[in-house]
Amino acid sequence: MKLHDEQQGQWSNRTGSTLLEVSISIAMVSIVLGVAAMVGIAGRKAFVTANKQAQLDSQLKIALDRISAELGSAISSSLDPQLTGMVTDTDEISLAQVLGIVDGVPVPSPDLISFSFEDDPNDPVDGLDNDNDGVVDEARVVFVRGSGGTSPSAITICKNVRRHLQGEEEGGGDENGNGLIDESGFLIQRDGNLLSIKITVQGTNANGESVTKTSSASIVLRN
Ligand SMILES: [Ca+2]
Ligand SMILES: [Ca+2]
Ligand SMILES: [Ca+2]
Repeated sequence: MKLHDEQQGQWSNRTGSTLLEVSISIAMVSIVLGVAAMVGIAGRKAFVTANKQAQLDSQLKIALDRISAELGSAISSSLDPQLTGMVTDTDEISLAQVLGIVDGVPVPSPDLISFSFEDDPNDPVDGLDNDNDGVVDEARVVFVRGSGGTSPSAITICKNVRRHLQGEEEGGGDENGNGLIDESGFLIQRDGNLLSIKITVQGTNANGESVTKTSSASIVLRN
C-alpha cells in the first residue's frame, strides 16, 4: 500500500508539474502573440501614416515647384502687396513677370499672374466636412494667369490646404509662435529680396486619422 501511495503521490506531482508547465507555456505564447499583434498594429499604423505623408509631400512639392518657377521671373516692383511696409505677409499676391530686358531694364508682361488662398467650393466654411473627404472646411491655392485681364485662366495648384498654417488655430492667438495671428495655410512673406512661401495641407490616412504636412520654398527676386 505504501508503494501504491508513493506511486500515487508521484503521479499527482507529475500531473501537477505538467499542468503548471502547460499554464506557463500558454501564458508565454499569449504574451508573445500579444506583443506580435501590438507590433503588427503599430507597424501598420506607422505605414499608413507614412504613406499619406508621402502623398502630401508629393502634392506640396508639385505646388511649390510651380510657384517658385512663376515667381522666379517676377518684377519685384510689381508685387501687390509689396510686403515691404508694415504688412510683411499675405495669402494672396499678384505680379508681373519679365517679358525681356531693354537697356538693362526689365520689361513687364502685359498680363499679371496671381496666387491666392481660396475656399474650396465643395466644402464651404461652416465647421462641417461637406464633401466627406475627412478634412473640415479645407481651402486651396489657385493660380491665375491673366489676372485682372479680360480672359483670365485659373487652375488649382494645391488642394486640401489647411485653413491655418500648421499649429495655428482660429481664435485670435498665435498658437504656433511665429509672430502671426490666425495666418492661413498658404503664407507668403518677404524679407528684402527674399520671398518665402509656406503651405500646410491636410488629409486622412487609411485608418481615418488626420495627417498634416507643411513645406516651404524660398525665391530670390532678381528683377
Ligand atoms: Ca465645410
Ligand atoms: Ca472636406
Ligand atoms: Ca501664428
